[in-house]
Amino acid sequence: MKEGIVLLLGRPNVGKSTFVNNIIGQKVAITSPKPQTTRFPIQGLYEDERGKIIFTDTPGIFDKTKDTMAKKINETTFDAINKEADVVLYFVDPTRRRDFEEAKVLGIARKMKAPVILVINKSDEKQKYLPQYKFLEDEFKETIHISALKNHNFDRLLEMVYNHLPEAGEQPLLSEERVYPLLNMDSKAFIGELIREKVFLMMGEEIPYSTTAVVDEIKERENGMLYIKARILTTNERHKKMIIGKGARKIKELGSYARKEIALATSKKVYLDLTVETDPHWQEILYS
Ligand SMILES: Nc1nc2c(ncn2[C@@H]2O[C@H](COP(=O)(O)OP(=O)(O)OP(=O)(O)O)[C@@H](O)[C@H]2O)c(=O)[nH]1
Ligand SMILES: [Mg+2]
Repeated sequence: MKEGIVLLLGRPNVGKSTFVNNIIGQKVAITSPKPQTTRFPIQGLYEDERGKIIFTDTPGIFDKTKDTMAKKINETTFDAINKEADVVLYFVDPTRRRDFEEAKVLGIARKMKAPVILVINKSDEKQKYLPQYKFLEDEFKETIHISALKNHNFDRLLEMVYNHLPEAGEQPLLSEERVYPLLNMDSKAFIGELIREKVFLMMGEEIPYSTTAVVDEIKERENGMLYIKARILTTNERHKKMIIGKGARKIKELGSYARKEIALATSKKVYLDLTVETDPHWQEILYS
């Protein structure tokens, strides 16, 4: 049996979280078409007859580091990178041109001690900028083309990963048996993430970046229904109004979308009590 930690690296929006969810076969990380969706490292467990792999999804490394949250996100990513990894998957997305952020990620990938596999993602799409990424194939030992969205070439990638993983030693990778694949988040944090994802998917350009979601309470009622009290926090009043929408239509729609997904994830009926608050300091409190 083999065991090890596989770290995902890449600029925002390359498909890291999509890959982790689809390889594990269960959603552990939220995804969206907007960059900077992931805000902290997320560890998910993959298991098969060959062994156990902890996939560590990271927030995309990016260039802008002005605000507190952005800085902290880059820092937590570096922390995850500095922890021991047995294999690194360096994700690139040739549907978009190379840029400064890519250069930054490449600089980090070059410094990694663990073997780096170059993962060229989004093979299901037209890869207009593929020639810009060709030189990377000479820099890294192995290259693979996959589609994280369509689960394409996962078998081959797993083979490559297992080739680099050590045999399970005396020290188990996981201290206790776990049934749930999501290793480093409790249910409150995970449900908060599912709500935050809906903000990313439903709200316009800058709103998701001024916003987070917190779950205050989860209670199972006698009839088996989950009662969840949660708040969406945003740094400005204008965004709050937009999230609530005319006649509270937007927040109702958002809440219903989130509720359905929480119900699916928990296999329970869910009552979601969701409100929106302005909190100019949530970023400093959460990310300081
Ligand atoms: N066509 C296609 N789209 C993909 C693929 N993988 C991911 N995507 C899409 O790319 C977007 C970004 O995916 P994410 O998984 O959130 O990207 P990420 O690298 O985790 O991004 P950050 O968390 O912001 O760093 C989403 O809209 C995904 O559906 C793929 O293989 N093919
Ligand atoms: Mg992500």
